[in-house]
Amino acid sequence: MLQRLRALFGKASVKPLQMLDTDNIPQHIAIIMDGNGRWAKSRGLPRMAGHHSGMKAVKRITMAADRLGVKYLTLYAFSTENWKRPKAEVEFLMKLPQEFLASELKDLMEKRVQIRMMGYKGDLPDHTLKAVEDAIAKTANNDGIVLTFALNYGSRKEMIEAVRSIGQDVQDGKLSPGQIEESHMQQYLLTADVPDPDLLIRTSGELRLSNFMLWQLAYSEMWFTDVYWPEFTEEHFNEAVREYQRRARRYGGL
Ligand code: V07
Repeated sequence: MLQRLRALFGKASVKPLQMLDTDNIPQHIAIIMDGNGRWAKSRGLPRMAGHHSGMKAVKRITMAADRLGVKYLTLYAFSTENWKRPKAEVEFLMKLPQEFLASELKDLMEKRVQIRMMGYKGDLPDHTLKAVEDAIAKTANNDGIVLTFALNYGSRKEMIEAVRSIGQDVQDGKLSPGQIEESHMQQYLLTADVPDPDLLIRTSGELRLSNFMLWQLAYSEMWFTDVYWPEFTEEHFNEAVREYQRRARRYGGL
């Protein structure tokens, strides 16, 4: 199809973006940014170099999502399981939020990006938390894309915390067990003010959810690619959105 369009227009510059339906851009895209270590290994580099390169991809894909008009982008940066990694690697990872913000916050402000964090702040080092909270505060009134970093996030922990809060409401007599509905869970999850993702992307060939947004992804489309996260480009991102739109058209025909 693209070949035929190129032949028709006699140009090599027919961009996939032109084939996207601007009326059906997913409102919320969530991404499991996998393959940073593998990318580094494949090039004979230390894992840390992969994480660093992955950070560049975060900027690139945030800008790509903004260009498409995506309203919410949620990125899995660090899971509650990631603490089990070697201490030096965890320490390196915990410096990335500050490094990312020091170099990119200016541009993100100009694009009116609103930065948020989803996860458990308690276990984060002070320097990490301070940098993230500072960025959240500075961007709180921005009206552009909402960029949420899942940092020290785990979906089962999130659901347990929600169930605890509901249990407390029952004990306080605000609610009876028979009245508990989906909306109660929804309002106690970390995503209470955010619509469920329309599309989940996972890079680097793994076909699992790995404890990421289990409740919120119940009805989401999923798109997987073998491409390592540091090599994930705007073209790959647009391809995922194009596939999302193709599926939507097929359901529409049913
Ligand atoms: C991290 C780079 C992306 C690939 C996945 C693992 C490594 C950006 C952030 C970040 C987090 C919060 C924030 C601003 C930026 C980040 C960690 C790891 C822990 F407010 N990339 N990135 N945080 N990687």
